[in-house]
Amino acid sequence: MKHTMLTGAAVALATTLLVAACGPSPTTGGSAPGQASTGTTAAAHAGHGGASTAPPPKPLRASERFVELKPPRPYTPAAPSGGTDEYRCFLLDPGLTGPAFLTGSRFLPQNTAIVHHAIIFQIGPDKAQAARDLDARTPGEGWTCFGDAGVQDGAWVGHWAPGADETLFSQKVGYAMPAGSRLVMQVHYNLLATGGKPGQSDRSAIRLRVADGEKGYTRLATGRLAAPVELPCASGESGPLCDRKAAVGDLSHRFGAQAEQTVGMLGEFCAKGAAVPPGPTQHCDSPVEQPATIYGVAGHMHLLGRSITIDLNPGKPGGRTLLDIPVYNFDDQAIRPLPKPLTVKAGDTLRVTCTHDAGLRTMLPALQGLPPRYVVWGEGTSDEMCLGLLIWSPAGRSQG
Ligand SMILES: [Cu+2]
Repeated sequence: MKHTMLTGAAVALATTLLVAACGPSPTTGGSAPGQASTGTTAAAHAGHGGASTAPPPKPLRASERFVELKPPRPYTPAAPSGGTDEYRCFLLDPGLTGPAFLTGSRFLPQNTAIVHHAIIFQIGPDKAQAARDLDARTPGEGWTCFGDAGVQDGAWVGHWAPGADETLFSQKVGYAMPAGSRLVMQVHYNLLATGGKPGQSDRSAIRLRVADGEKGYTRLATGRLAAPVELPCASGESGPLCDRKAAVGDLSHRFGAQAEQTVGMLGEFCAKGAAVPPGPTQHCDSPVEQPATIYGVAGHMHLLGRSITIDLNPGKPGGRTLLDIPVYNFDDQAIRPLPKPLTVKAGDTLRVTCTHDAGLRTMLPALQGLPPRYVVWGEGTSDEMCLGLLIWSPAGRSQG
């Protein structure tokens, strides 16, 4: 089920159709965020590459300890199929001999010129052997993993994108980590700077904040709200990939048939079977299936993103906006804790809305060398996403 929608297991509410977002398995959802600032965008969307020094960690709180993990050796990414992106998964062992909660995490990118974003998945002890086998039979550090963690049932427990520091909630909440849990660190490498050719290596790390024990914390999950992207070429642009069919074929060539299925499923789910009208602004409504408490939200798009919102019960009495980023800045993404945790109930509607701008393509150094294209949902830096993230605690998993 690689791509697909919901699944209840870990996520609960899920439904959120969420597709293989920036990478994860459907089972849990989550992804990255965006932010607003003023001013323009060419600068704001310059992509990555700036030197990034992680700020010093916030102090440990009662019962917490830090665990820092990194792959044993550096990895030199190589983009398959003529593309410029690789998603690589690294298996990490936090060495848990008893149950614990993950109350915070900070991905520590080493080579920011090629690291685009990262997602951290937790896998249970029963899946650890399968992950070790996959790692062992794949040459080089880790394994290539477009679409999800590449192993079953990975639960999304953290992510990093430019501008995102560690987010700590003031409530006692955390992701449950049974003894023997492993982590899969999925790193999206973007090789646009080298035209897709391998060259630079990376050995990024992650610093976990762990509280041992199985009680005292409310259990978190990460939910994802995805909307389609159907962004035609800008006026004045032309070329073979401005044709939607050709563009989707190209996506499928770079990332496999699953990528094309994801585009189809998003359209079907969000437009209720009708065709999604092409245009810069798209949205998707997802029904809440069971009560949950939302602690934080975030939004994620790529370099053509202009604005993103997450609304609860839009247009209805009591409806409210949970995330409002009127000027999206790719380099300033972070999870935003809600001022107060918000309870949602079955039957509520969550809507994510995104506006993209194909006109940014000619303004951004990272995209200038690429042919114009009709942009759909995809995992490459030159593809787009429209993804809302919910850090929440579905009812029934609440008390640890
Ligand atoms: Cu993405």
